[in-house]
Amino acid sequence: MTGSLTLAARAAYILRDNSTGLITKAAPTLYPHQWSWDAAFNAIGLATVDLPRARLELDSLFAGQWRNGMVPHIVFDPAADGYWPGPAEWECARFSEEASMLPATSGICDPPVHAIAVDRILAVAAAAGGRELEVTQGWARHLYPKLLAWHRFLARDRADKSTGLMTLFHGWESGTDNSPRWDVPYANVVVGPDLPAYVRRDKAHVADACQRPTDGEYDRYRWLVEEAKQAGYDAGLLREFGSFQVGDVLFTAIFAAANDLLAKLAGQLRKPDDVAELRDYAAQARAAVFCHVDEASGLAADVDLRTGSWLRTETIAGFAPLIAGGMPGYLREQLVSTLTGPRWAGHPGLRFALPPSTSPCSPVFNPECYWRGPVWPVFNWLLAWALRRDGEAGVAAQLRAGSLEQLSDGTFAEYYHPMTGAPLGSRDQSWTAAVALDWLLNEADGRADQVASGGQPAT
Ligand code: 9WN
Repeated sequence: MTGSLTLAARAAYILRDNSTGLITKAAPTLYPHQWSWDAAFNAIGLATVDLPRARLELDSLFAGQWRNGMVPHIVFDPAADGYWPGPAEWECARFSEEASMLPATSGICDPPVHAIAVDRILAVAAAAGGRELEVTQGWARHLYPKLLAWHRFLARDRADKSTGLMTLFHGWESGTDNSPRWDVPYANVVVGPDLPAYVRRDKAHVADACQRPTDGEYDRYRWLVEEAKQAGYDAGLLREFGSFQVGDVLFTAIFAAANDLLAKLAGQLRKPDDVAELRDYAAQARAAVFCHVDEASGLAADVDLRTGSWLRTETIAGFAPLIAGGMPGYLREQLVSTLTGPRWAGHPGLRFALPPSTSPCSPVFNPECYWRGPVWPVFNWLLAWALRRDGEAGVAAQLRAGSLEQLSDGTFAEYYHPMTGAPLGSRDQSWTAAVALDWLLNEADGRADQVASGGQPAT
């Protein structure tokens, strides 16, 4: 067990060690490039110790933004090797005129948590005050049009017309790759005979391959990359021909929350038309999430857009309404009691009272495999952040305390066994270190709360 200060120092060292100077690798060996939503969480953690480095993290990510506004899920570090599929498989600039030539990127996206990070960074800068605040405000003003283009891309290309949910064309876009929430739609992905031969690199970086997705799943992941290439990475064509099309309640909820914060920034920058536009995106996304709540369980359900059927597997994504915010108080209380109840964080077999990625009561729960059961600290940070935002400080504090106890083993693992607390997946995972830093340094002294407005960017 490690003391708070030592733990914070160790977390800061991990972020430093995983830094190339420009980007923070998502993990030292398993993920040697910059991932989009990881970068946002990493920037939140970096802000607690090094504001300039936090700003740079997002600048480097947005250097890979596509012409159509998409922020790709991976920005590749040209100096790194060892991750598959890499730029040679994605071939984005060859297949799409929208793609970034340099840096090379993947051709799909990640959940849009970036505006949350910018708000958090501004709040830390506001608490610091002086020159640091001035510089950060100027930085936010410059980043703002890129964030707006990103949100416009999602509203234009990804909002599904019938459900209002954000459409994903690859499970990787959800960030919860092999979650059982996608089992049904993936079962309908038929891998073609021309699937290029490949060798997986990921399994070599974990203690046991059972902690990673199966080879059958990887065939589908790779096949969907081929499909996206054939469609020129175009959402319109993928809607016609894509064999994986889902409406993701969690992605949509994150979009709602992020739009609120981007609208706040737009207001500070005195852009009233943008405020109205972004509030509209937020309202539509929130309504779409609330329309997909299963009455029996109270959890939100994704939709298989190819069949119209709801996907009701009990995964952590079901708590999307808590992240979207704006729930009537009594409904929020019900969902919070589900979260802390025996099917989730209150399950008697758990090592720590933290929600696993899939309910231990679900028949498909697998405590060792990736998004099929393990506890993900980064996800619990997001939940705690949302709960705190909505005045549920008690439950947020419980998630923080349980997570810090879990992280006190000092491994900063990617995910943890919910029943034993054993670290799983990568070690020294950047976003795990980042959220630990925020919990330890920001929330400990309430710095981020002092300036709820997130500071006033220079206009
Ligand atoms: C594929 C980097 C990423 C996270 C995802 C997580 C995992 C990649 C992989 O690692 O996905 O994008 O190769 O398994 O599922 O959420 O962003 O940490």
